[in-house]
Amino acid sequence: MSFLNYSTREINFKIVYYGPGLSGKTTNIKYIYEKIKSENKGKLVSLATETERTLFFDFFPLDLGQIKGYKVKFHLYTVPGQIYYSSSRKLILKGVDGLVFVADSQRERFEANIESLEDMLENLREYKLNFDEMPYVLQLNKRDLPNITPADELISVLRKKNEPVMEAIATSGEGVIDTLKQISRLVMIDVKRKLQ
Ligand SMILES: Nc1nc2c(ncn2[C@@H]2O[C@H](COP(=O)(O)OP(=O)(O)OP(=O)(O)O)[C@@H](O)[C@H]2O)c(=O)[nH]1
Ligand SMILES: [Mg+2]
Repeated sequence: MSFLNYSTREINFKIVYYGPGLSGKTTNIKYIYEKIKSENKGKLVSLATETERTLFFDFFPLDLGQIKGYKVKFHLYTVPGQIYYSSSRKLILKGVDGLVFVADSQRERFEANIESLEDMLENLREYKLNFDEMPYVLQLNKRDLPNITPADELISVLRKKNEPVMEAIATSGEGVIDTLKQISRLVMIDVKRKLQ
């Protein structure tokens, strides 16, 4: 559950961008970071070893306002997608309030998407987080490339529970802010339900 800070009157949400290696998670986060006014964001911090490019930062979204007098603060994280960073991926999922799965639309990454999605679901199970209730958005990224799987084919395999599906080109920012808006919306609905 999201973290309420009584003294600063903030409510904190953790949003994690999940997906296979090189699907465009970091590109999403960096684009969002560039678009947010400096007074509304914290530092973009990279918890990186030489090859591990996990990123996170926090910010106050302008249009989400307040819930019951609490300022809403979002913390965006990406996981390292490469297979061998399994333990980091699991660690970053701890306490997650909302998930975006960034799929790579390229044909040669079809199986990698399925494996990464299974890995995500397994990690959620291990934390005893109920995926059915988790705010969740599926993003089909890299729609600009020539060798991609048609969207409806990807959806039929990757869509797990009627979640919003967003097509994106993270390198140009297409669909990136819309994806963030969708996950924000779902997280806010979820917290209002929990606070009732
Ligand atoms: N053509 C195209 N390239 C993209 C798109 N999104 C990301 N890329 C490129 O794909 C590569 C990988 O992007 P990253 O954002 O680093 O991928 P990642 O998911 O963070 O990868 P890991 O951290 O290794 O898991 C980079 O060269 C990006 O420029 C896209 O929509 N279209
Ligand atoms: Mg990355």
